Amino acid sequence: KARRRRSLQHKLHLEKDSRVRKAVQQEGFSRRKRGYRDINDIDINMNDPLFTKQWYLINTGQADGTPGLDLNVAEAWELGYTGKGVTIGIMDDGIDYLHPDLASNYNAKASYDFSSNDPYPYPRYTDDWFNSHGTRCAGEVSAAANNNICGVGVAYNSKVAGIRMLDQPFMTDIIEASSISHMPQVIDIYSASWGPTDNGKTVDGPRELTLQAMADGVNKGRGGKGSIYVWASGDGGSYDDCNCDGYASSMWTISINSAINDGRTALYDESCSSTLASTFSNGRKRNPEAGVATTDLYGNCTLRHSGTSAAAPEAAGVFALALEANLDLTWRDMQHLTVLTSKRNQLHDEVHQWRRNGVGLEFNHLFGYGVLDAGAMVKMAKDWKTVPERFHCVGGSIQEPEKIPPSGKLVLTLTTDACEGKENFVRYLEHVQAVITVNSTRRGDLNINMTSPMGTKSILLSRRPRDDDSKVGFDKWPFMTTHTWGEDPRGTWALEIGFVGSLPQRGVLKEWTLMLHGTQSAPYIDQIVKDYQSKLAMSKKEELEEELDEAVERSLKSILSKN
Ligand SMILES: *[C@@H]1O[C@H](CO)[C@@H](O)[C@H](O)[C@H]1NC(C)=O
Ligand SMILES: *[C@@H]1O[C@H](CO)[C@@H](O)[C@H](O)[C@H]1NC(C)=O
Ligand SMILES: *[C@@H]1O[C@H](CO)[C@@H](O)[C@H](O)[C@H]1NC(C)=O
Ligand SMILES: [Ca+2]
Ligand SMILES: [Ca+2]
Repeated sequence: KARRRRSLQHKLHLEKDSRVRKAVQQEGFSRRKRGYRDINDIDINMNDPLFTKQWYLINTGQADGTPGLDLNVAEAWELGYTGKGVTIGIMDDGIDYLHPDLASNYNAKASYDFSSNDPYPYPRYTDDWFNSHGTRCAGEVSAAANNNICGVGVAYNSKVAGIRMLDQPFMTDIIEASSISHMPQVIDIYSASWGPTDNGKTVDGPRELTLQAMADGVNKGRGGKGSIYVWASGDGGSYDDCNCDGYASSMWTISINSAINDGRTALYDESCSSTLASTFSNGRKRNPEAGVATTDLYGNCTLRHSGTSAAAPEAAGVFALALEANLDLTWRDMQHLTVLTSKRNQLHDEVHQWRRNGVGLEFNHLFGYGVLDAGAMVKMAKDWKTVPERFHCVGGSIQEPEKIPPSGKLVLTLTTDACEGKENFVRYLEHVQAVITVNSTRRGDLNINMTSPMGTKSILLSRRPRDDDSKVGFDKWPFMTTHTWGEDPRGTWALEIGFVGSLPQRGVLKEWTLMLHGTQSAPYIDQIVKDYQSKLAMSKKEELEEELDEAVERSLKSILSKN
Protein backbone atom coordinates (compact mmCIF):
# COMPACT_ATOMS: atom_id res chain seq x y z
CA LYS A 1 0.00 0.00 0.00
CA ALA A 2 2.78 2.37 0.83
CA ARG A 3 4.73 1.78 -2.38
CA ARG A 4 5.38 4.96 -4.31
CA ARG A 5 7.75 3.71 -7.02
CA ARG A 6 6.17 2.81 -10.29
CA SER A 7 5.91 -0.93 -10.92
CA LEU A 8 6.67 -0.89 -14.58
CA GLN A 9 7.21 -4.59 -14.75
CA HIS A 10 3.77 -5.40 -13.34
CA LYS A 11 2.15 -2.82 -15.51
CA LEU A 12 3.68 -4.27 -18.66
CA HIS A 13 2.75 -7.74 -17.56
CA LEU A 14 -0.88 -6.70 -17.14
CA GLU A 15 -1.00 -4.82 -20.41
CA LYS A 16 0.23 -7.86 -22.27
CA ASP A 17 -2.80 -9.88 -21.14
CA SER A 18 -5.45 -9.82 -23.83
CA ARG A 19 -8.25 -9.54 -21.25
CA VAL A 20 -6.84 -6.24 -19.92
CA ARG A 21 -7.90 -3.07 -21.68
CA LYS A 22 -6.03 -0.63 -19.54
CA ALA A 23 -3.59 -0.81 -16.61
CA VAL A 24 -3.08 2.18 -14.38
CA GLN A 25 -1.07 2.18 -11.21
CA GLN A 26 -2.98 3.80 -8.36
CA GLU A 27 -1.14 6.29 -6.27
CA GLY A 28 -1.66 6.58 -2.52
CA PHE A 29 -2.89 9.80 -1.06
CA SER A 30 -4.39 10.85 2.22
CA ARG A 31 -8.01 10.98 3.34
CA ARG A 32 -8.82 11.75 6.95
CA LYS A 33 -11.67 10.42 9.01
CA ARG A 34 -13.66 13.48 10.13
CA GLY A 35 -14.11 14.29 13.77
CA TYR A 36 -10.84 12.75 14.90
CA ARG A 37 -8.01 14.94 16.05
CA ASP A 38 -4.51 14.03 15.16
CA ILE A 39 -2.27 13.94 18.19
CA ASN A 40 0.30 15.91 16.20
CA ASP A 41 -2.20 18.73 15.65
CA ILE A 42 -2.37 19.50 19.35
CA ASP A 43 -0.31 22.58 19.89
CA ILE A 44 0.03 23.00 23.61
CA ASN A 45 3.37 23.79 25.10
CA MET A 46 3.91 23.81 28.81
CA ASN A 47 7.30 24.17 30.43
CA ASP A 48 6.39 21.99 33.42
CA PRO A 49 8.91 19.12 33.52
CA LEU A 50 6.33 16.35 34.07
CA PHE A 51 3.82 17.63 31.52
CA THR A 52 4.87 15.22 28.77
CA LYS A 53 4.66 12.35 31.27
CA GLN A 54 1.03 13.15 32.05
CA TRP A 55 -0.33 10.75 29.45
CA TYR A 56 -3.81 10.97 30.98
CA LEU A 57 -3.94 14.60 29.81
CA ILE A 58 -2.51 14.11 26.34
CA ASN A 59 -1.68 10.56 25.36
CA THR A 60 0.82 10.52 22.49
CA GLY A 61 1.75 6.90 23.16
CA GLN A 62 4.37 7.70 25.78
CA ALA A 63 4.98 5.01 28.46
CA ASP A 64 3.76 2.27 26.09
CA GLY A 65 0.26 3.75 26.07
CA THR A 66 -2.33 3.97 23.33
CA PRO A 67 -2.24 7.34 21.54
CA GLY A 68 -5.48 9.31 21.86
CA LEU A 69 -6.59 7.48 24.98
CA ASP A 70 -6.83 10.47 27.31
CA LEU A 71 -9.22 12.97 28.88
CA ASN A 72 -9.15 15.22 25.80
CA VAL A 73 -8.38 18.21 28.01
CA ALA A 74 -6.39 19.83 25.19
CA GLU A 75 -9.59 20.65 23.34
CA ALA A 76 -11.22 22.15 26.45
CA TRP A 77 -8.09 24.22 27.20
CA GLU A 78 -7.93 25.47 23.63
CA LEU A 79 -11.53 26.64 23.98
CA GLY A 80 -10.35 28.67 26.97
CA TYR A 81 -11.61 26.55 29.86
CA THR A 82 -9.09 25.97 32.62
CA GLY A 83 -11.22 25.90 35.78
CA LYS A 84 -11.25 29.64 36.57
CA GLY A 85 -13.74 30.52 39.31
CA VAL A 86 -14.32 26.92 40.40
CA THR A 87 -13.29 25.45 43.78
CA ILE A 88 -12.70 21.74 44.36
CA GLY A 89 -12.50 20.30 47.87
CA ILE A 90 -10.22 17.30 48.32
CA MET A 91 -11.59 15.23 51.22
CA ASP A 92 -8.50 13.30 52.21
CA ASP A 93 -5.44 13.14 54.48
CA GLY A 94 -4.51 16.80 53.99
CA ILE A 95 -2.77 18.88 51.34
CA ASP A 96 0.80 20.18 51.28
CA TYR A 97 -0.48 23.69 50.63
CA LEU A 98 3.05 25.09 50.80
CA HIS A 99 3.94 23.09 47.69
CA PRO A 100 5.10 25.60 45.06
CA ASP A 101 2.89 23.98 42.41
CA LEU A 102 -0.23 24.18 44.62
CA ALA A 103 0.25 27.30 46.76
CA SER A 104 -1.06 29.76 44.16
CA ASN A 105 -4.27 27.77 43.64
CA TYR A 106 -4.87 26.96 47.29
CA ASN A 107 -8.10 28.28 48.77
CA ALA A 108 -7.23 28.59 52.46
CA LYS A 109 -10.58 30.07 53.46
CA ALA A 110 -12.47 27.04 52.14
CA SER A 111 -10.08 24.58 53.79
CA TYR A 112 -10.40 22.85 57.15
CA ASP A 113 -8.86 20.10 59.21
CA PHE A 114 -11.55 17.84 60.68
CA SER A 115 -8.97 15.30 61.86
CA SER A 116 -7.56 17.75 64.38
CA ASN A 117 -10.11 20.56 64.36
CA ASP A 118 -8.16 23.53 63.11
CA PRO A 119 -8.07 25.55 59.88
CA TYR A 120 -4.73 24.06 58.68
CA PRO A 121 -5.16 20.74 56.84
CA TYR A 122 -1.41 20.10 56.54
CA PRO A 123 -0.57 16.38 56.24
CA ARG A 124 0.86 14.74 59.38
CA TYR A 125 4.46 13.65 58.85
CA THR A 126 5.36 9.97 58.84
CA ASP A 127 8.66 8.46 57.70
CA ASP A 128 7.01 6.52 54.90
CA TRP A 129 5.08 9.55 53.56
CA PHE A 130 1.85 7.66 54.21
CA ASN A 131 -0.14 10.90 54.15
CA SER A 132 0.69 11.90 50.59
CA HIS A 133 -2.65 10.84 49.13
CA GLY A 134 -4.45 14.22 49.34
CA THR A 135 -1.48 16.18 48.00
CA ARG A 136 -1.24 13.89 45.00
CA CYS A 137 -4.97 14.16 44.32
CA ALA A 138 -4.86 17.97 44.65
CA GLY A 139 -2.11 18.23 42.02
CA GLU A 140 -4.11 16.25 39.48
CA VAL A 141 -6.88 18.83 39.73
CA SER A 142 -5.23 22.17 40.38
CA ALA A 143 -1.44 22.08 39.90
CA ALA A 144 -0.38 25.35 38.27
CA ALA A 145 0.62 25.42 34.62
CA ASN A 146 3.73 26.81 32.97
CA ASN A 147 5.63 27.43 36.18
CA ASN A 148 8.44 24.94 35.58
CA ILE A 149 7.32 22.81 38.52
CA CYS A 150 6.01 19.21 38.42
CA GLY A 151 3.10 18.87 36.00
CA VAL A 152 -0.19 20.55 35.13
CA GLY A 153 -3.61 20.07 36.74
CA VAL A 154 -6.65 19.11 34.64
CA ALA A 155 -8.20 22.42 35.72
CA TYR A 156 -4.99 24.34 36.29
CA ASN A 157 -6.64 27.67 37.07
CA SER A 158 -9.15 26.23 39.54
CA LYS A 159 -8.87 26.62 43.29
CA VAL A 160 -8.33 23.65 45.55
CA ALA A 161 -9.46 23.38 49.17
CA GLY A 162 -8.00 20.89 51.63
CA ILE A 163 -10.48 19.00 53.78
CA ARG A 164 -8.39 16.83 56.07
CA MET A 165 -10.60 14.09 57.48
CA LEU A 166 -8.96 10.68 56.91
CA ASP A 167 -6.12 10.89 59.42
CA GLN A 168 -7.49 9.77 62.79
CA PRO A 169 -7.79 6.27 64.30
CA PHE A 170 -11.51 5.96 63.49
CA MET A 171 -13.95 7.57 61.15
CA THR A 172 -17.13 8.97 62.65
CA ASP A 173 -20.42 9.93 61.08
CA ILE A 174 -19.94 13.50 62.25
CA ILE A 175 -16.50 13.87 60.65
CA GLU A 176 -17.83 12.57 57.33
CA ALA A 177 -20.95 14.72 57.50
CA SER A 178 -18.98 17.85 58.44
CA SER A 179 -16.51 17.29 55.60
CA ILE A 180 -19.15 16.67 52.97
CA SER A 181 -21.05 19.79 54.00
CA HIS A 182 -18.08 22.08 54.50
CA MET A 183 -18.75 25.47 52.88
CA PRO A 184 -21.23 24.24 50.25
CA GLN A 185 -21.66 27.76 48.87
CA VAL A 186 -17.92 28.13 48.21
CA ILE A 187 -16.81 24.61 47.32
CA ASP A 188 -18.42 23.50 44.05
CA ILE A 189 -17.04 19.98 43.71
CA TYR A 190 -16.02 17.52 46.43
CA SER A 191 -13.63 14.73 45.52
CA ALA A 192 -13.48 11.58 47.65
CA SER A 193 -10.99 8.79 47.08
CA TRP A 194 -12.00 6.68 50.07
CA GLY A 195 -14.81 4.49 51.34
CA PRO A 196 -15.55 1.31 53.28
CA THR A 197 -12.72 -1.25 53.35
CA ASP A 198 -12.24 -2.89 49.96
CA ASN A 199 -11.76 -6.35 51.46
CA GLY A 200 -14.51 -7.94 49.41
CA LYS A 201 -16.72 -8.73 52.40
CA THR A 202 -17.87 -5.34 53.64
CA VAL A 203 -21.33 -3.98 52.95
CA ASP A 204 -21.43 -0.44 54.28
CA GLY A 205 -22.40 3.09 53.41
CA PRO A 206 -23.04 6.57 54.71
CA ARG A 207 -24.72 6.76 58.11
CA GLU A 208 -27.54 9.04 59.21
CA LEU A 209 -25.77 12.40 59.43
CA THR A 210 -23.70 11.86 56.29
CA LEU A 211 -26.76 10.83 54.29
CA GLN A 212 -28.54 13.97 55.46
CA ALA A 213 -25.47 16.08 54.62
CA MET A 214 -25.35 14.61 51.11
CA ALA A 215 -29.07 15.19 50.57
CA ASP A 216 -28.67 18.79 51.78
CA GLY A 217 -25.62 19.18 49.54
CA VAL A 218 -27.37 18.22 46.33
CA ASN A 219 -30.50 20.20 47.21
CA LYS A 220 -29.02 23.36 48.73
CA GLY A 221 -25.31 23.50 47.87
CA ARG A 222 -24.12 25.97 45.20
CA GLY A 223 -27.15 28.20 45.65
CA GLY A 224 -29.53 25.27 45.13
CA LYS A 225 -27.84 23.90 42.01
CA GLY A 226 -26.31 21.17 44.13
CA SER A 227 -22.85 20.17 45.30
CA ILE A 228 -21.06 17.81 42.93
CA TYR A 229 -19.75 14.74 44.75
CA VAL A 230 -17.14 12.73 42.86
CA TRP A 231 -16.37 9.29 44.24
CA ALA A 232 -13.68 6.68 43.51
CA SER A 233 -15.48 3.42 42.79
CA GLY A 234 -13.07 1.34 44.89
CA ASP A 235 -9.86 -0.69 44.75
CA GLY A 236 -11.18 -4.14 45.71
CA GLY A 237 -10.57 -5.66 42.27
CA SER A 238 -12.61 -8.61 41.04
CA TYR A 239 -13.17 -9.71 44.66
CA ASP A 240 -15.37 -6.75 45.45
CA ASP A 241 -18.52 -5.18 43.99
CA CYS A 242 -18.90 -1.41 44.27
CA ASN A 243 -22.67 -1.74 44.64
CA CYS A 244 -21.86 -2.93 48.19
CA ASP A 245 -20.27 0.49 48.85
CA GLY A 246 -23.07 2.87 49.73
CA TYR A 247 -21.01 5.99 48.91
CA ALA A 248 -20.01 4.91 45.41
CA SER A 249 -23.49 3.51 44.70
CA SER A 250 -25.34 6.61 45.90
CA MET A 251 -27.38 8.51 43.31
CA TRP A 252 -25.95 11.73 44.69
CA THR A 253 -22.34 10.85 43.91
CA ILE A 254 -20.73 10.43 40.51
CA SER A 255 -18.78 7.24 40.87
CA ILE A 256 -15.64 6.98 38.74
CA ASN A 257 -13.69 3.88 37.76
CA SER A 258 -10.31 3.74 36.02
CA ALA A 259 -8.68 2.51 32.85
CA ILE A 260 -4.95 2.09 32.35
CA ASN A 261 -2.95 3.74 29.59
CA ASP A 262 -3.62 1.04 26.97
CA GLY A 263 -7.38 0.98 27.64
CA ARG A 264 -7.55 -2.14 29.75
CA THR A 265 -9.04 -2.38 33.22
CA ALA A 266 -6.70 -1.96 36.18
CA LEU A 267 -6.35 -5.09 38.31
CA TYR A 268 -7.76 -3.25 41.34
CA ASP A 269 -10.90 -2.03 39.50
CA GLU A 270 -14.21 -3.14 40.95
CA SER A 271 -17.19 -3.40 38.68
CA CYS A 272 -20.80 -2.50 39.38
CA SER A 273 -23.90 -1.06 37.74
CA SER A 274 -23.75 2.23 39.66
CA THR A 275 -20.46 3.45 38.14
CA LEU A 276 -21.18 6.36 35.82
CA ALA A 277 -17.90 6.82 33.94
CA SER A 278 -14.13 6.38 34.05
CA THR A 279 -10.86 8.26 33.92
CA PHE A 280 -7.30 6.95 34.08
CA SER A 281 -4.92 5.39 36.49
CA ASN A 282 -1.58 3.60 36.45
CA GLY A 283 -0.61 0.87 34.03
CA ARG A 284 -0.18 -2.84 34.59
CA LYS A 285 3.04 -2.70 32.68
CA ARG A 286 6.31 -2.32 34.43
CA ASN A 287 6.97 0.96 32.65
CA PRO A 288 7.82 3.31 35.52
CA GLU A 289 6.26 6.21 33.66
CA ALA A 290 2.85 4.57 33.21
CA GLY A 291 1.68 5.88 36.61
CA VAL A 292 -0.11 9.16 37.26
CA ALA A 293 2.33 12.08 37.42
CA THR A 294 1.41 14.75 39.97
CA THR A 295 2.58 16.75 43.00
CA ASP A 296 3.91 15.02 46.10
CA LEU A 297 4.69 15.95 49.69
CA TYR A 298 7.22 18.63 50.65
CA GLY A 299 7.52 20.21 47.25
CA ASN A 300 8.28 16.96 45.44
CA CYS A 301 6.72 15.48 42.35
CA THR A 302 5.84 11.84 41.67
CA LEU A 303 5.24 9.64 38.64
CA ARG A 304 3.59 6.93 40.66
CA HIS A 305 0.17 7.98 41.93
CA SER A 306 -2.31 5.13 41.39
CA GLY A 307 -5.59 3.40 42.15
CA THR A 308 -9.14 4.59 41.53
CA SER A 309 -7.93 7.20 44.03
CA ALA A 310 -6.10 8.79 41.14
CA ALA A 311 -9.13 8.54 38.88
CA ALA A 312 -11.68 10.51 40.93
CA PRO A 313 -9.68 13.80 41.07
CA GLU A 314 -9.21 13.72 37.29
CA ALA A 315 -13.00 13.62 36.99
CA ALA A 316 -13.31 16.47 39.51
CA GLY A 317 -10.97 18.47 37.27
CA VAL A 318 -13.01 17.75 34.13
CA PHE A 319 -16.21 18.74 35.95
CA ALA A 320 -14.52 22.00 36.98
CA LEU A 321 -13.89 22.74 33.28
CA ALA A 322 -17.57 22.05 32.54
CA LEU A 323 -18.68 24.31 35.41
CA GLU A 324 -16.53 27.12 34.11
CA ALA A 325 -18.25 26.70 30.74
CA ASN A 326 -21.66 26.89 32.42
CA LEU A 327 -22.03 27.81 36.09
CA ASP A 328 -25.74 27.02 35.97
CA LEU A 329 -25.22 23.26 35.68
CA THR A 330 -27.02 21.37 38.43
CA TRP A 331 -25.73 18.17 40.03
CA ARG A 332 -28.08 16.26 37.70
CA ASP A 333 -26.99 18.20 34.61
CA MET A 334 -23.45 17.07 35.39
CA GLN A 335 -24.54 13.43 35.43
CA HIS A 336 -26.51 13.82 32.18
CA LEU A 337 -23.50 15.45 30.51
CA THR A 338 -21.29 12.64 31.77
CA VAL A 339 -23.61 10.00 30.31
CA LEU A 340 -23.88 11.78 26.96
CA THR A 341 -20.26 12.74 26.35
CA SER A 342 -18.22 9.91 27.86
CA LYS A 343 -16.62 7.69 25.24
CA ARG A 344 -15.90 4.04 24.74
CA ASN A 345 -12.73 5.23 23.00
CA GLN A 346 -10.37 2.25 23.09
CA LEU A 347 -11.43 0.91 26.47
CA HIS A 348 -11.32 -2.83 26.73
CA ASP A 349 -12.94 -4.98 29.41
CA GLU A 350 -12.06 -8.65 29.07
CA VAL A 351 -14.97 -9.75 31.23
CA HIS A 352 -17.98 -7.62 30.31
CA GLN A 353 -19.21 -6.73 26.84
CA TRP A 354 -20.04 -3.20 25.83
CA ARG A 355 -23.79 -3.01 25.34
CA ARG A 356 -26.40 -0.48 24.29
CA ASN A 357 -29.39 0.28 26.47
CA GLY A 358 -32.96 0.80 25.26
CA VAL A 359 -32.28 4.32 23.98
CA GLY A 360 -28.98 3.48 22.33
CA LEU A 361 -26.54 4.66 24.99
CA GLU A 362 -23.44 2.49 25.08
CA PHE A 363 -22.24 1.30 28.49
CA ASN A 364 -20.02 -1.25 30.16
CA HIS A 365 -20.47 -2.88 33.57
CA LEU A 366 -17.01 -1.78 34.72
CA PHE A 367 -16.33 1.49 32.89
CA GLY A 368 -19.89 2.90 33.01
CA TYR A 369 -20.54 5.11 29.98
CA GLY A 370 -16.84 5.24 29.12
CA VAL A 371 -14.00 7.64 29.62
CA LEU A 372 -14.65 11.34 30.25
CA ASP A 373 -14.08 13.63 27.28
CA ALA A 374 -13.39 17.15 28.54
CA GLY A 375 -13.60 18.74 25.07
CA ALA A 376 -17.00 17.20 24.31
CA MET A 377 -18.20 18.01 27.79
CA VAL A 378 -17.41 21.74 27.78
CA LYS A 379 -18.87 22.12 24.30
CA MET A 380 -22.12 20.51 25.33
CA ALA A 381 -22.13 22.27 28.72
CA LYS A 382 -21.86 25.72 27.15
CA ASP A 383 -25.40 25.80 25.74
CA TRP A 384 -26.90 23.22 28.04
CA LYS A 385 -30.48 23.76 29.23
CA THR A 386 -31.08 22.50 32.75
CA VAL A 387 -32.91 19.18 32.69
CA PRO A 388 -36.60 19.11 33.72
CA GLU A 389 -37.77 18.47 37.26
CA ARG A 390 -37.00 15.11 38.84
CA PHE A 391 -39.71 12.78 40.12
CA HIS A 392 -39.62 9.65 42.26
CA CYS A 393 -41.98 6.72 41.84
CA VAL A 394 -42.18 3.42 43.70
CA GLY A 395 -42.55 1.13 40.72
CA GLY A 396 -43.75 -1.75 42.87
CA SER A 397 -42.73 -3.96 45.73
CA ILE A 398 -42.70 -7.68 46.50
CA GLN A 399 -42.57 -8.47 50.19
CA GLU A 400 -43.59 -12.15 50.23
CA PRO A 401 -40.55 -14.22 51.27
CA GLU A 402 -39.36 -16.43 48.40
CA LYS A 403 -36.80 -19.23 48.65
CA ILE A 404 -33.79 -19.03 46.37
CA PRO A 405 -33.24 -22.51 44.90
CA PRO A 406 -29.80 -24.03 45.71
CA SER A 407 -29.19 -24.53 42.01
CA GLY A 408 -30.86 -22.55 39.26
CA LYS A 409 -32.35 -19.20 40.21
CA LEU A 410 -35.36 -17.35 41.54
CA VAL A 411 -37.00 -15.12 38.96
CA LEU A 412 -39.49 -12.45 40.03
CA THR A 413 -41.28 -9.89 37.89
CA LEU A 414 -42.92 -6.56 38.64
CA THR A 415 -45.13 -4.79 36.15
CA THR A 416 -45.32 -1.04 36.61
CA ASP A 417 -47.01 1.97 35.05
CA ALA A 418 -44.28 4.15 36.60
CA CYS A 419 -46.98 6.21 38.38
CA GLU A 420 -48.50 7.31 35.08
CA GLY A 421 -51.47 9.60 35.60
CA LYS A 422 -50.10 10.71 38.95
CA GLU A 423 -48.06 13.78 39.78
CA ASN A 424 -44.88 11.74 40.18
CA PHE A 425 -44.99 9.88 36.84
CA VAL A 426 -41.47 8.99 35.68
CA ARG A 427 -41.21 8.63 31.90
CA TYR A 428 -37.46 9.09 31.33
CA LEU A 429 -35.20 7.30 33.76
CA GLU A 430 -32.16 8.66 35.50
CA HIS A 431 -31.25 6.31 38.39
CA VAL A 432 -33.04 3.10 39.32
CA GLN A 433 -32.73 1.49 42.73
CA ALA A 434 -33.67 -2.04 43.71
CA VAL A 435 -34.08 -2.08 47.47
CA ILE A 436 -33.43 -5.65 48.50
CA THR A 437 -33.66 -7.64 51.72
CA VAL A 438 -32.19 -11.10 51.46
CA ASN A 439 -30.48 -13.59 53.74
CA SER A 440 -28.36 -16.57 52.82
CA THR A 441 -25.94 -19.12 54.15
CA ARG A 442 -23.17 -17.37 52.18
CA ARG A 443 -23.70 -13.78 51.11
CA GLY A 444 -20.69 -13.75 48.81
CA ASP A 445 -22.19 -16.46 46.59
CA LEU A 446 -25.30 -14.40 45.80
CA ASN A 447 -25.66 -13.08 42.27
CA ILE A 448 -28.45 -10.64 41.36
CA ASN A 449 -29.47 -9.28 37.94
CA MET A 450 -32.32 -7.00 36.99
CA THR A 451 -33.73 -6.50 33.48
CA SER A 452 -35.72 -3.43 32.45
CA PRO A 453 -38.84 -3.46 30.25
CA MET A 454 -36.66 -2.23 27.37
CA GLY A 455 -34.44 -5.28 27.82
CA THR A 456 -31.38 -3.82 29.54
CA LYS A 457 -29.82 -6.21 32.03
CA SER A 458 -28.01 -4.67 35.01
CA ILE A 459 -25.80 -6.87 37.16
CA LEU A 460 -26.76 -5.61 40.61
CA LEU A 461 -24.47 -7.95 42.54
CA SER A 462 -21.62 -10.20 41.40
CA ARG A 463 -19.97 -12.98 43.35
CA ARG A 464 -17.67 -11.85 46.16
CA PRO A 465 -15.68 -14.99 47.00
CA ARG A 466 -14.32 -13.61 50.28
CA ASP A 467 -17.68 -12.60 51.74
CA ASP A 468 -18.73 -15.48 54.01
CA ASP A 469 -21.43 -13.64 55.94
CA SER A 470 -24.31 -15.96 56.88
CA LYS A 471 -26.12 -13.74 59.38
CA VAL A 472 -26.71 -10.22 58.16
CA GLY A 473 -27.34 -10.58 54.44
CA PHE A 474 -28.65 -7.40 52.85
CA ASP A 475 -31.17 -5.38 54.84
CA LYS A 476 -33.14 -2.96 52.65
CA TRP A 477 -29.94 -2.38 50.66
CA PRO A 478 -30.41 0.02 47.73
CA PHE A 479 -28.66 -1.57 44.75
CA MET A 480 -28.38 1.11 42.08
CA THR A 481 -28.07 1.02 38.32
CA THR A 482 -27.31 3.82 35.87
CA HIS A 483 -27.56 1.51 32.85
CA THR A 484 -31.23 2.17 32.09
CA TRP A 485 -30.59 5.94 31.76
CA GLY A 486 -33.09 7.59 29.41
CA GLU A 487 -35.32 4.50 29.15
CA ASP A 488 -39.10 4.30 29.53
CA PRO A 489 -39.67 2.38 32.79
CA ARG A 490 -43.25 1.31 32.05
CA GLY A 491 -43.69 -2.43 31.65
CA THR A 492 -42.30 -5.54 33.26
CA TRP A 493 -39.08 -5.62 35.26
CA ALA A 494 -37.45 -8.95 36.07
CA LEU A 495 -35.19 -9.77 39.01
CA GLU A 496 -33.02 -12.89 38.85
CA ILE A 497 -31.27 -14.07 41.95
CA GLY A 498 -29.16 -17.18 42.26
CA PHE A 499 -26.04 -18.69 43.82
CA VAL A 500 -22.67 -19.06 42.20
CA GLY A 501 -19.85 -20.94 43.85
CA SER A 502 -18.97 -24.54 44.49
CA LEU A 503 -21.06 -25.36 47.56
CA PRO A 504 -24.88 -25.49 47.69
CA GLN A 505 -26.37 -22.53 49.57
CA ARG A 506 -29.76 -21.58 50.95
CA GLY A 507 -31.38 -18.18 51.11
CA VAL A 508 -34.62 -16.22 51.25
CA LEU A 509 -35.46 -13.06 49.36
CA LYS A 510 -37.72 -11.02 51.61
CA GLU A 511 -38.15 -7.77 49.77
CA TRP A 512 -37.65 -6.26 46.33
CA THR A 513 -38.82 -2.68 45.95
CA LEU A 514 -38.30 -0.91 42.64
CA MET A 515 -37.55 2.81 42.94
CA LEU A 516 -37.67 4.85 39.75
CA HIS A 517 -36.09 8.31 39.50
CA GLY A 518 -36.23 10.60 36.49
CA THR A 519 -38.20 13.15 34.51
CA GLN A 520 -41.66 13.40 32.97
CA SER A 521 -40.65 15.38 29.91
CA ALA A 522 -37.87 14.48 27.52
CA PRO A 523 -34.89 16.79 27.96
CA TYR A 524 -32.77 15.66 25.04
CA ILE A 525 -34.12 12.37 23.82
CA ASP A 526 -34.12 13.62 20.23
CA GLN A 527 -30.46 14.37 20.61
CA ILE A 528 -29.70 10.80 21.65
CA VAL A 529 -31.58 9.36 18.72
CA LYS A 530 -29.78 11.64 16.28
CA ASP A 531 -26.46 10.84 17.84
CA TYR A 532 -27.15 7.13 17.71
CA GLN A 533 -28.14 7.32 14.07
CA SER A 534 -25.05 9.23 13.07
CA LYS A 535 -22.90 6.73 14.97
CA LEU A 536 -24.66 3.91 13.13
CA ALA A 537 -24.08 5.67 9.81
CA MET A 538 -20.43 6.06 10.76
CA SER A 539 -20.00 2.38 11.56
CA LYS A 540 -21.65 1.44 8.24
CA LYS A 541 -19.20 3.67 6.44
CA GLU A 542 -16.32 1.93 8.17
CA GLU A 543 -17.74 -1.44 7.15
CA LEU A 544 -17.90 -0.31 3.55
CA GLU A 545 -14.32 0.87 3.68
CA GLU A 546 -13.29 -2.48 5.06
CA GLU A 547 -15.18 -4.34 2.36
CA LEU A 548 -13.45 -2.27 -0.24
CA ASP A 549 -10.06 -3.08 1.24
CA GLU A 550 -10.88 -6.76 1.20
CA ALA A 551 -12.05 -6.65 -2.43
CA VAL A 552 -8.81 -4.96 -3.43
CA GLU A 553 -6.83 -7.58 -1.58
CA ARG A 554 -8.78 -10.42 -3.20
CA SER A 555 -8.22 -9.13 -6.71
CA LEU A 556 -4.55 -8.54 -5.99
CA LYS A 557 -4.20 -12.12 -4.82
CA SER A 558 -5.90 -13.51 -7.90
CA ILE A 559 -3.69 -11.41 -10.14
CA LEU A 560 -0.59 -12.58 -8.34
CA SER A 561 -1.65 -16.22 -8.47
CA LYS A 562 -1.91 -15.92 -12.23
CA ASN A 563 1.75 -15.00 -12.41
C1 LIG B 1 11.81 15.85 48.15
O1 LIG B 1 12.19 17.18 48.13
C2 LIG B 1 13.21 17.49 49.05
C3 LIG B 1 13.40 19.01 49.09
O2 LIG B 1 13.32 19.54 47.80
C4 LIG B 1 14.48 16.76 48.64
O3 LIG B 1 15.53 17.04 49.53
C5 LIG B 1 14.18 15.28 48.65
O4 LIG B 1 15.27 14.54 48.19
C6 LIG B 1 12.96 14.93 47.83
N1 LIG B 1 12.60 13.58 48.12
C7 LIG B 1 12.31 12.70 47.18
C8 LIG B 1 11.93 11.33 47.65
O5 LIG B 1 12.33 12.98 45.99
C1 LIG C 1 -33.51 -16.48 56.44
O1 LIG C 1 -34.79 -16.08 56.87
C2 LIG C 1 -35.72 -17.15 56.99
C3 LIG C 1 -37.10 -16.58 57.26
O2 LIG C 1 -37.03 -15.47 58.12
C4 LIG C 1 -35.25 -18.13 58.05
O3 LIG C 1 -36.15 -19.21 58.19
C5 LIG C 1 -33.87 -18.65 57.64
O4 LIG C 1 -33.36 -19.50 58.65
C6 LIG C 1 -32.90 -17.50 57.36
N1 LIG C 1 -31.70 -18.06 56.76
C7 LIG C 1 -30.47 -17.65 57.07
C8 LIG C 1 -29.36 -18.29 56.33
O5 LIG C 1 -30.27 -16.81 57.91
C1 LIG D 1 -26.52 -12.54 35.70
O1 LIG D 1 -25.90 -12.12 34.50
C2 LIG D 1 -24.62 -12.66 34.29
C3 LIG D 1 -23.99 -12.00 33.09
O2 LIG D 1 -24.81 -12.05 31.99
C4 LIG D 1 -24.74 -14.18 34.15
O3 LIG D 1 -23.47 -14.74 33.97
C5 LIG D 1 -25.38 -14.73 35.41
O4 LIG D 1 -25.61 -16.14 35.28
C6 LIG D 1 -26.71 -14.06 35.71
N1 LIG D 1 -27.19 -14.49 37.01
C7 LIG D 1 -28.47 -14.73 37.27
C8 LIG D 1 -28.82 -15.10 38.65
O5 LIG D 1 -29.34 -14.64 36.43
CA1 LIG E 1 3.24 23.01 37.33
CA1 LIG F 1 -15.26 -1.56 47.46
